[in-house]
Amino acid sequence: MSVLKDKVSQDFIELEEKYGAHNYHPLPVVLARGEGVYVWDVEGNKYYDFLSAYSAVNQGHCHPKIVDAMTNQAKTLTLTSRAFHNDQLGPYEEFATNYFNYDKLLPMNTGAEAVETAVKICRKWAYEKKGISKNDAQIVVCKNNFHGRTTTIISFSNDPVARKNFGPYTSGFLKIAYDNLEALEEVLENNDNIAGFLVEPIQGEAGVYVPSEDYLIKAKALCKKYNVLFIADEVQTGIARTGRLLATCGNCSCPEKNCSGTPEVKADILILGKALSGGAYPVSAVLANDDIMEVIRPGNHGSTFGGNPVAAAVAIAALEVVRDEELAENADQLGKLFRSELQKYVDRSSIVQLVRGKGLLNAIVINDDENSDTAWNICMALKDNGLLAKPTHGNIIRFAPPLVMTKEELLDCVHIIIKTLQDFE
Ligand code: IF1
Repeated sequence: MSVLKDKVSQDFIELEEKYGAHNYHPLPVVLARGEGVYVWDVEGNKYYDFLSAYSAVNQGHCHPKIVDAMTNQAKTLTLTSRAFHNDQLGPYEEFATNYFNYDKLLPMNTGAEAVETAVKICRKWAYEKKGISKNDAQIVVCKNNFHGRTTTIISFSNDPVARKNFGPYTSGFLKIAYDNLEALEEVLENNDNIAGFLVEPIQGEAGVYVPSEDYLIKAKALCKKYNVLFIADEVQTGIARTGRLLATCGNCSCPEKNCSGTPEVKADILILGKALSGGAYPVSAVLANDDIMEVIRPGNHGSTFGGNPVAAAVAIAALEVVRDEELAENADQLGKLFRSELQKYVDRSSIVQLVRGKGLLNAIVINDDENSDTAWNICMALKDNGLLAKPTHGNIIRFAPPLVMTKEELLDCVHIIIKTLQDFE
């Protein structure tokens, strides 16, 4: 056995290649350490992290407050299962429901589990509250959605790579165009069996597609009109990423950045994951008010690790950091700066078509086709210049740094990005 410290990046890549399932195609960089907005590879090269583990590390890598909460709790009590109570879960549920302004929270671990949980709650509500007949409930979803990778969730995906040869698929989902209120109203009007509308406030995997200003507010109003649950998947957009605590309230009239949504946009079922732990630990949750959450009774749903003491302690710390360090405000301001600086470049660029996004969830679209490798090649060059980002399609690059970034660091990153793009003109 070779000694770990003698290994170089290529050795670690080869180990994954040989012993790991090939379910990813990562950028060839092997990270060994992280702090704030920076990560270091095993050779000691330093990079700006412009992915933030797909928006899980909003609070920055190894935030001392979150790490302290995690390690202190890990030394005290890690897991009880839900067969017994633990002294962290109740206080966390009280804290998080006050924070997001809901009556109840159901704790899970990963984003996909939380989406599955929302689907189950929605269906049970449909049969027991709305009065839909047995097994007839339908949930409306959007084209080009990304909600996770379980068999039920991929059943309503339209990405052939995520779906092909994983059938038979779960039924009970109707797909409509995203950002299209007419399509939503049409499906609601013509079907009495609709239980819910599951939507991403910004479509991340689709290429950071930001819907029209009034889309979410009007979608919520339509759901209300037809007695259908408005279910927001804020796994990626939630917790300050888009310049508001939640992206669902990004278009509402209230100026408050830390508000979890006035009634006009507030989701009936809110799905959170990723940054709920600051990337320290898998923590996800579903929040809803009592009239909905009360359909879940003992034995209906659960998880060995969901609501464990470490997760509870970590989530409280992660949410406190977001509020104490005003990360929504910072994401809003730095996001505006990022887009305006890049827009100046786009105006004179022949390869970058546009920059779009909200807060610090942004993307550039390259003037090339979806199946090209241009975005990948640019990401390789960005890596060589000290910044890590990942393509979402052959011609789209997502830019999502930790929200603890300073203005100086952001401008430094803009400089790296522009300098790199210039070599591709
Ligand atoms: C991967 C994308 C991001 C999500 C939304 C639920 C989940 C996700 C809106 C599931 C997860 C991830 C997972 C990651 C790639 C990634 C992603 F590119 F696919 F779209 F973030 F942008 N809802 N998104 O975005 O959460 O079960 O993973 O905890 O490698 O699959 P999970």
